[in-house]
Amino acid sequence: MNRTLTTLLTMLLAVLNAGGMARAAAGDTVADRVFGHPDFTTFPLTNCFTDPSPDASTICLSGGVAVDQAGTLYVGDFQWNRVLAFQDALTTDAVADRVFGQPDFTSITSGGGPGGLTYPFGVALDNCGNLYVADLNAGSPRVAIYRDPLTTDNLVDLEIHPSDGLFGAYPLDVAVDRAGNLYVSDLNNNRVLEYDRPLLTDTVADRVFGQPDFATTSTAQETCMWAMATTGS
Ligand SMILES: [Ca+2]
Ligand SMILES: [Ca+2]
Ligand SMILES: [Ca+2]
Repeated sequence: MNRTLTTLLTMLLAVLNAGGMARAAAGDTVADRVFGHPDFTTFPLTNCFTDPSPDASTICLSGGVAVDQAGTLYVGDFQWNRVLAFQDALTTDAVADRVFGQPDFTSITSGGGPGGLTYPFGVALDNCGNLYVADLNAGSPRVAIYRDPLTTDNLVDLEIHPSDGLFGAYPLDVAVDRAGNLYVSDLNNNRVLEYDRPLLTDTVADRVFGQPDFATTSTAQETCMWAMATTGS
């Protein structure tokens, strides 16, 4: 190796080290922490569907994830009808600190109302830390909203029903923008609904994406979607 090339390599390594880029843990694509299992190689010996053993460290069919500005990780625990919150997720442990949809970490019964959830998938947070959960809740699909979820109770404070008067809803996912507007993916009705600041105004949708109006669900698209789901073509 000639002197010029050696010098260049030495300088490059110095720059990388100065920026911390040479450390293996920074900027790579290798997971650094795991939630829902004790480590990266251990998996439960039992089936969480047929032989559930829920606690604050396990998840059965992980759904959506969201992280608040303080570093609390929220996970939709789909099969066990709950949402788990891991406070200070990166600096403490992988044990959930709060549960929504269940009275404690060992209960998994499906339900509705202020204290229940049924197959929650998507989760989102607004800038104030309020929690939004896409809750399939078979009898009454909804977005369940928890105000200030880490410092008050774990009960729903506001409900939004994305398919009032339409084909059965399947609110799969949610997102909230910086202004507090809520977006709900309504799978069965082939659309996304926007609710302008629902915590400050009302629970009536203000815009629809994917359909020309609120009354149309596009039967042709539903037929096509279900054909793909059932036949793979
Ligand atoms: Ca914890
Ligand atoms: Ca509440
Ligand atoms: Ca509205």
